[in-house]
Amino acid sequence: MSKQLQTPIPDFSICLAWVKLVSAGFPGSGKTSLIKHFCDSRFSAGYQPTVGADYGFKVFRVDGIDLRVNMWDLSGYPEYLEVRNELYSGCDGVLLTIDLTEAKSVANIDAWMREIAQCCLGSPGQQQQQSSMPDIVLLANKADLKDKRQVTPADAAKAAAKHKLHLYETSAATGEGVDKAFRDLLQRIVQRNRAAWAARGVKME
Ligand SMILES: Nc1nc2c(ncn2[C@@H]2O[C@H](COP(=O)(O)OP(=O)(O)O)[C@@H](O)[C@H]2O)c(=O)[nH]1
Ligand SMILES: [Mg+2]
Repeated sequence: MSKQLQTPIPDFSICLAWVKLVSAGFPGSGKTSLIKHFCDSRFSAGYQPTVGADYGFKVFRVDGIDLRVNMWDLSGYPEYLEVRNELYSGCDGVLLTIDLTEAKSVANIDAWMREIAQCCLGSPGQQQQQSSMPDIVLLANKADLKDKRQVTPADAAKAAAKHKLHLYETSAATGEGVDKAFRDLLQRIVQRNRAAWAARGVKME
């Protein structure tokens, strides 16, 4: 065996804990903007609908663990259900976003929760079946547009309680609530996976 091959190549990716997050919710609710704000504190007022799905990642430290947060930003259009169905698979967390300036967005939470459950838990025999639901946060977005608001805090809280979701009022425009929502979600994911990651050799401080 050559000397070169005896020297192991350091694989830094094994030091990181991989986390998969996906976005869900109707087009225009602010999914892409919230992810952009979390990843690089950017906001743009122009609307560019997501086609199918976008992908990005950010390395983010939580409780002494470096996470590689893989983010799948899914289009909310009905015609992309098949794309979403594939990409929900194996996710640790879902960012379910509603638009506070759209009265109907609360009523639509039931349908999104059905979609998430079906796609994540699947039915027996389906390849993408996972054993438990991901951690789902409800991001009630566009909180900065106070005079256009059509969803009361009480209505959002009631919908979140019905589905046992962690609720955050957010604004991708001002950044209100965004970092806290992501950090809390990632902290819960760390708690859920810490033992398994430790067994796999993920670096922890
Ligand atoms: N004022 C305000 N506008 C927002 C906010 N979030 C998103 N938008 C705007 O809403 C539109 C749709 O946002 P986008 O992130 O593309 O929504 P997506 O279709 O759910 O990914 C864009 O014009 C954004 O600039 C927010 O928190 N406040
Ligand atoms: Mg989008």
